[in-house]
Amino acid sequence: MRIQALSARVAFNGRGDPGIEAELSAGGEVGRALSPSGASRGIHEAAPFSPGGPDETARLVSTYKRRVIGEDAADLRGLASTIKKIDGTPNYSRIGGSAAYSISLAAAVAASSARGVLPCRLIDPRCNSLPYPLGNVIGGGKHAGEKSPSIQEVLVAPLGARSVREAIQLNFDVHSRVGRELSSRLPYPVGRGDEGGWCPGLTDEEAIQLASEAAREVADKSGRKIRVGVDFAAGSLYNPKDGRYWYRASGKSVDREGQLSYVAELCDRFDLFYVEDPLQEEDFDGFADLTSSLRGKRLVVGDDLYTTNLERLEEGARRKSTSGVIVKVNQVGTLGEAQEFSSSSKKGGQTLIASHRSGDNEDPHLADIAIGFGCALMKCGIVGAERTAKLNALLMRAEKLDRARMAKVD
Ligand code: 2PG
Ligand code: MG
Repeated sequence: MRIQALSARVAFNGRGDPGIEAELSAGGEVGRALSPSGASRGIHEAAPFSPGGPDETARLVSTYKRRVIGEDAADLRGLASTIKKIDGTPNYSRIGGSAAYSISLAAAVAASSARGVLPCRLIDPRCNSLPYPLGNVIGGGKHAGEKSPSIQEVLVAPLGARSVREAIQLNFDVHSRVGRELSSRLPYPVGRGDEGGWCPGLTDEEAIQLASEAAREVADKSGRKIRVGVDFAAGSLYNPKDGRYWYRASGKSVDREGQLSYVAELCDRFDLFYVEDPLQEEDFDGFADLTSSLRGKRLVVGDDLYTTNLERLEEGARRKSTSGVIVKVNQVGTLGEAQEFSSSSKKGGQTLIASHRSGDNEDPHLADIAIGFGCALMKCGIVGAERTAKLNALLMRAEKLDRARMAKVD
């Protein structure tokens, strides 16, 4: 299924950040995709744009599109290696990772419509498992204002839900319950952060407590298990000059050992099932200490630790750093590279989580990525059109893939 035409333009996400939108045709069908953008980016992520910025990144596509035209749009890995060769740098610093992302996704979309299958079925023709939505109820850190919690995300996952439909409803219920509680408790109106989570002037522990209570109430009412997790995004709390983690909202500052025991304490106190990036992104051994001290009872997840990069995943596997892995296609560049990373992390026994970015757009593609890669969880927020676009796409796929079942998480 040869690529027949390719073009690109600058377009914007829900935060107002520019991205690259690629439009591509193959097999007589058109596919398009727009790259998302991160705010708490890992230092090992692909460069989002070429040195001249978004406009140059879009313009450059016309200079190399002849090398993409004629490639097989359905061959994810083959196309990834062509794009990688065109770039010629280790991190897409010449053509920009946003172009690599959007071309590779647009190709998968065009190829799947030409074949008459859903994009998740192009990624894996045998895919039959549906991820649980993991959603941000309270936001902090780089996704919210100065006075919000320091921890980036307090998340919920309705692991007792029997269907995608029920799971999405349960997350909405927790989110709105937290909103109601905040407006009755606080003397000022509470806004929402980049991913649609509430961002009140609370300390981290108050925020986790509030989300836990709301999750328990909704769980009791529905009779379905709902678990709470946290993305520390600890790279944003960490000061490399003194090696300490700084929680602005509560005035707390801890060294590496202190951080390890604080994370373990929060896990016990709030029965967290999930902790993402609990330590800064170079501390593979610190992650390993935590993973072993929590003895498989909690998912210890690497996001900035791995940045969807195969070599870093192998490093983590050697040191037994984590039990869960985030995959974000735009951290590495192309869909094909992310697929290789995902299958290798699953072979290594890691629980796989497909994730949106804090600056995201109305594309539904994350649902296909999550199902196609066989992810146990899809992290994509709860409210806001760029988040519900992915949740609604998940609903549609759950209906069309009639033999698909909810993933196993714990
Ligand atoms: C994260 C993501 C998404 P960002 O840290 O997991 O929630 O944030 O896109 O800003 O890196
Ligand atoms: Mg993260």
